[in-house]
Amino acid sequence: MPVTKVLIANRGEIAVRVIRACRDMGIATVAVYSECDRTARHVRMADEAYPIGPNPPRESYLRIDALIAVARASGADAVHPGYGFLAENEDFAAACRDAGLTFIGPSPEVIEQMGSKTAARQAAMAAGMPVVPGTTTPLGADVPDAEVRRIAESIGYPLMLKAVSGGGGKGMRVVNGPEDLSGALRAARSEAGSAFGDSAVYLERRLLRPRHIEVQLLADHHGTVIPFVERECSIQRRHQKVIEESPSLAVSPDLRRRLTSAAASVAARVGYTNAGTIECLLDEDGSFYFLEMNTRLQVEHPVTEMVSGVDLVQWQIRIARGERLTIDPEAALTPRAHAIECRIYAEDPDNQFLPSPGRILRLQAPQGPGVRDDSGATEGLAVPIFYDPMISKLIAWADDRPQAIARMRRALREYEVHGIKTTIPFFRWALDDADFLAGRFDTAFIDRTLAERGGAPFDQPAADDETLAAIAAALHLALGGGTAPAVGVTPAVSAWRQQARVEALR
Ligand code: MV4
Repeated sequence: MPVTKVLIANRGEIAVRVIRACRDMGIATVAVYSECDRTARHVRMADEAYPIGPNPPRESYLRIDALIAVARASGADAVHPGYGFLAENEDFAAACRDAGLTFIGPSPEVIEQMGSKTAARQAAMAAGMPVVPGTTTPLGADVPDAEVRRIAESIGYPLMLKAVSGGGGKGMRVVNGPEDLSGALRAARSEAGSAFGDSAVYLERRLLRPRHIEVQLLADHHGTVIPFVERECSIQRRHQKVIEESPSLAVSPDLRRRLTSAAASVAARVGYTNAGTIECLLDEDGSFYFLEMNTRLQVEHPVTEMVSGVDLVQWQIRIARGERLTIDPEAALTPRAHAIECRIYAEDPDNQFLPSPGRILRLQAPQGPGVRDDSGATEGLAVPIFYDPMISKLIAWADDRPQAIARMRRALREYEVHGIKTTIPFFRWALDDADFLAGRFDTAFIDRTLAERGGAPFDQPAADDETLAAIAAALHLALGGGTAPAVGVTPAVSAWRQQARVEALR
């Protein structure tokens, strides 16, 4: 399985991340782009880049035919799907295989199996991993309400209704008692039908204050499965993870052994290969339950990289090439650091986290010891409205959690983004929260902490001198002014700064 030239079927920070791994390995890279991404960072970084269509994902990044055609035209011999888009689409993995391309991920068969959340639950049970009590076969539209009600009674309330073809909590409904069941069932089925083209749902007993813990693993084609130290992902908003960290404060060394070996058994049982993640719920009494398996590289993989010292993307490629895993299993389960990630979005935390697209006029990512910024954004480029508005993942690590938090706060202070609203001010504030510092968080952390602020606005940076100068210059020209004033370039701006300093000293 040769991997000498990789087509990256994705955009943004994850395309950049994969290009970096390829370059470290001496592997050539092929980027693809939609119209608005023509000058994006991943396009500039790759060895070659090809257009694949208009901005809507359906017309570009989701077009299997166009992606295979680019792979053929460019002479790529492998495809990395990143996350999102086609990463967990078994038809894409199969189309790559049929075209003689190495898909850098698991087999189409295992993607399909884990794509059915009830089949995944069955696999977990067969491997001896606990699942939340509930149903293990799909409740399709043909199953009458009365029968669902009978099943619900036998599991016991409160319950969750989840989409069989869903995942990540999309289309999930809480059912507190029999009186809620019919309405929730109708809503969940209809939402699942339109979002996933499959209206089937399943039932799980609802855990009241669970933590969301997940186990990253790598599996090669020779039967070796290596699980890593768990990640804590309980801080979410609308089922989007917001802050992730590793290790979890809620996981003891003994629990880590049991949790990771259960997760590895599930992967082994289904013949899993490449990078994958077993998501779990951890109950207040210390019991853990299989939730679902993600058959892709995840957004939060850098947290595990900084804790383990392992380059997960490089290993994805090595596994796809048929290499054997040579990672020491004991080392993979021994934290070498504590790491935290903040997902920075082009969203306005003062306006219900609504997207805040626009042009990034200034972008200065933090640096220094224990800080990593994975970003697909660049200064001067616009954040498109068509895709996920995440502009960066900021990762900080240190010997222990307090020092990792201190470094994250330092990095958040240094971070400069002008021209769009971001969630950076929210993080500056959340990382001061006493409950966060104490590790006391559950499903409700963000809503509770936002409520405690009582609507007080976050402090977004005002435009700086350079930005104001550039705007003034643009206006001057737009309004028919003659030659552009000498601003927007450093010398003129530093004169402004000098003036400000002189005034400040008076
Ligand atoms: C649950 C749950 C309670 N009981 N399942 C699944 C997908 C993920 N985004 C949230 N999911 C949940 N599944 C049962 N049976 C509660 C959640 C949940 C959650 C869990 C841990 C941490 C934060 C959460 C935020 C919302 C919902």
